[in-house]
Amino acid sequence: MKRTNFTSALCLFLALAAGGWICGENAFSQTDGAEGEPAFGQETEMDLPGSFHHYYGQRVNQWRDTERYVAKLDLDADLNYDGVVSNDDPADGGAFEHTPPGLIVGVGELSKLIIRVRPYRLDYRGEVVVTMEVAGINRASRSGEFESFDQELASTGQIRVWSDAQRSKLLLDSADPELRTHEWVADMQVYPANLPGVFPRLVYVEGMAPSALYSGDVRLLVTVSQREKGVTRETYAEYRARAVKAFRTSFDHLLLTVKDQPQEKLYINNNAEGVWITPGTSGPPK
Ligand SMILES: [Ca+2]
Repeated sequence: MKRTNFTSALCLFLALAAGGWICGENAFSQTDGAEGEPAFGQETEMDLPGSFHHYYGQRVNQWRDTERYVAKLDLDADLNYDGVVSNDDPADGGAFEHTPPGLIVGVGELSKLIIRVRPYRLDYRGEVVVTMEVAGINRASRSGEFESFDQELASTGQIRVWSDAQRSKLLLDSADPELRTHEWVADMQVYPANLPGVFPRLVYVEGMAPSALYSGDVRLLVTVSQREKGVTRETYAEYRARAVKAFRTSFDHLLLTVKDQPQEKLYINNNAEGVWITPGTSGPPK
């Protein structure tokens, strides 16, 4: 998404929320949250997963060069709280993913996220890797980064990401430094057959601790990248620098806000798809 669209969406949101606030640069640094609500904070560099992220080795103005992407990737959520995650509903994606509050989950509540990987290129060697990573955003700082992990823990909401609604496998925990990144690796033997079990089609995010200071203070980033066998996340930048034929990484991200209580829902199908899981259970609300 281009920055202009992002800013426009923010202005629209702010205009609605603040009753005609004049939007300028750093508009939401001026805005405080309602009573008892986390504040809006300011737009940060972490709101757009662009050129600042050295891991991906690409620039913001090259986003639309689909020719060189290895695949397209979408991360979708029920951002309009109607019990359906729809790829066709603008209210379930786009700017709503990237603008605070993002997806609101209650403490103990699970919400289903859908991951869509669409292969573009088959002529590659090595591996295609889907990576999911979680980070807290410091909305008191333009960079979005914290000075330390302890400061991040003390300032942001906490989420976990699970493989399924039964919480069988913990994939990510924003408060555990060992569980901030998860990779699914498919080598050229199986990609892009879209085999079930190779890449996740869905995961569940759980609210653990409320976003105390700012809404949209947790970011879930999903990428799909191509690399040679033996290359790791740590050596990826060096690999990209020497690779003769390397494909561009695609990404999508979602902002999250954790609240004490679940967001009110207006289900259009009685939550039949189990998009939302009641706190303390592994099933949909009764
Ligand atoms: Ca929806």
